[in-house]
Amino acid sequence: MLTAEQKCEFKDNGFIILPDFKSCAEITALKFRANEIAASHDFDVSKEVFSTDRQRGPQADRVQDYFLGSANEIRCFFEEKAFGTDGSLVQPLEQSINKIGHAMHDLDPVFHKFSHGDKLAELAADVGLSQTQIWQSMYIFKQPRIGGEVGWHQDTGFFYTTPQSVTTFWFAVDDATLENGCIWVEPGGHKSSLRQQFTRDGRQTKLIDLDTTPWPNTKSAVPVEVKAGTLVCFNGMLPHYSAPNTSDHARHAYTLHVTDGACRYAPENWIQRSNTLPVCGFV
Ligand SMILES: O=C(O)CCC(=O)C(=O)O
Repeated sequence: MLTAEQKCEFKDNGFIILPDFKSCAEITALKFRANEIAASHDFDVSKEVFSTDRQRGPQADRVQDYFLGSANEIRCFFEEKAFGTDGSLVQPLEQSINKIGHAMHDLDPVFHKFSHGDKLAELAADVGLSQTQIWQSMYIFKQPRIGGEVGWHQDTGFFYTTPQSVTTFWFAVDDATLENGCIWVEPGGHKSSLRQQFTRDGRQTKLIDLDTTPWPNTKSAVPVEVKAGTLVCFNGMLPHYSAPNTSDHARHAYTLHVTDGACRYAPENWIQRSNTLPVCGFV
């Protein structure tokens, strides 16, 4: 699937951009299903905002359980700016959800179809994954006007393997632009050290600082402005970020975080699977 040149590009820069990886029909089907899930979310069951920070306040246990339970379920999380001072939504429900996570690729037929197949398996082999394991799916809405920033991070910190293997498959569902909060990456930044690790012990989660190397900024990084249907595939060590969406247009994206089963998956990673829902690969 990748040419020798593209394989070198992936190795040197830590990422590769593949326009038209998904067809318009595939993108439309995924978006339709994501909007259906968001629209059917029961506002009274959960008003959680997604955060990997330690939960605080009287609802902390419930909030943490909702987040941890999402590892092997399909759950909706709100944008931080979704709520007015009186606690009601400032935009319609479908335009208030920040993301859906984290097991749609296994549990929802439409997401399952989009997330599997020979084309993805071939690409994974080309970027060095010998036995793919898809641990997480996220549908990110980056809603118009209120779509929040995703701070600089490296995905290895969330899916730690020895040796490092996590690879991110980021699909543009809408055109991603500077105005609507496209992702930014630091070319070659995957050769830097791992700054942070997110760990879980029972119901406790922690974001541990490992290294003080500063995060890139928008001078050393480049924006990845791409058309809907494009796949951006990147090394889990690559620092990346996305700005808030201040435009009137949503920036939907779908991501898969995939490791190599030949590497040791850390028992302290927050997502674990059991025999009832074993981790699976692209085929
Ligand atoms: O799409 C975004 O805004 C960020 C996605 C991301 O950070 C990831 O999938 O690891």
